[in-house]
Amino acid sequence: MRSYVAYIARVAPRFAGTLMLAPVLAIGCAATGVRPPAEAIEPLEDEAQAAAEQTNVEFANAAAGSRVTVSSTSLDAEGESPPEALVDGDPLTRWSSAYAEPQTVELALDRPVASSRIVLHWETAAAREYRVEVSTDGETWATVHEMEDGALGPRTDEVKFEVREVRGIRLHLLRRVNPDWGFSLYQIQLIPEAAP
Ligand SMILES: [Ca+2]
Repeated sequence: MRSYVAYIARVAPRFAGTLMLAPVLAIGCAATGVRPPAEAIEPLEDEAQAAAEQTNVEFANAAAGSRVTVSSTSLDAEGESPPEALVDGDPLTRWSSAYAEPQTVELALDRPVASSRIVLHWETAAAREYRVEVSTDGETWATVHEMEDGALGPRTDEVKFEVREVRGIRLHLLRRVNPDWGFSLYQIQLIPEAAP
């Protein structure tokens, strides 16, 4: 009983202090205009909506589910890291090549997508040197990006090019950041031109 009283004696002043502080805080907020006026609420909601849409754009992948062909795959201990992980829309799953260079990755889209941007989401075992090609018909290929000294991953490489109807994406992986590893990517992302 004695200790309970002691506890109340110790806590009560703090609690009382909070109660006394609350009206002061409320008055302070009103005085400094922290609470937004009614007419300001709508623009704030628009802002939140725009931020949400931007997030969706960041994760939109027009290459999701496309057919993937790779020169090799190195499955991890759980039998994971298959080629499909490159276009599964999951930023945490990855593909890994055999521990050798060079390697190739090719995506074939079901239908052409107007785009001017590809984002490569590399795992730690990134490519130091690689080349990106795109195709509008799946037969002829144009080089749109060459990297000669990429850093250790994880890293994100953005590839920009003149807008075109992309039907295929091909990566020539030429040199690894570490010769003891393979090449590993979480995702190959094709940003549709319609995206703002
Ligand atoms: Ca993935």
